[in-house]
Amino acid sequence: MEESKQVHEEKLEIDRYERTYMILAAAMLGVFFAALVAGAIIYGVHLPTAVGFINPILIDETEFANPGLRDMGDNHYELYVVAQMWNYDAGTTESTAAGFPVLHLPQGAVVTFNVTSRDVQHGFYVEHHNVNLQILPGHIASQTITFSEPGTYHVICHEYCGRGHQTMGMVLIVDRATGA
Ligand SMILES: [Cu+2]
Repeated sequence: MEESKQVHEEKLEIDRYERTYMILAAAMLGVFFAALVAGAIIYGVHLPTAVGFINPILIDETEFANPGLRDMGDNHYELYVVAQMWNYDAGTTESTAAGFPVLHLPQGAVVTFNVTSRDVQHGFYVEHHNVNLQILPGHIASQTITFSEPGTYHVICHEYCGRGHQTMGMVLIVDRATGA
């Protein structure tokens, strides 16, 4: 008995719903990718990356030797902060009852934060503003924002940095513009 050779032809059958969800999932990936590209190119959204490198041992020989607020004129300020276990050195002697350093800024101040770490990884998060920096020893993190609303804004370390982490903070007080 001889059997004819059969050509095995099989068509891949995909369930209607499965096909729909595959197409939807692929389309969503496309949308997300397009949103990323549009955000970066049209809106200029970039993740804050290190703007410079620094030897953490030699911090006191750099612009971070005298941390604090520098008035650059025209309501622009440069703020140099050294993060260390477990406080921010922002060159201010004023502090809250809880011991957090206090810095005053005028309403409308355009502030460039320059932050580095003396020891381990820290965070630098400014309440109600788009500042969320990872502070690594050897790196200088930077971000510029405008304080348009008067108020009291807390800065907290939001990267666990050791047993005193929860005590690491700072307070920015934006004073209402006078004569307004
Ligand atoms: Cu911390």
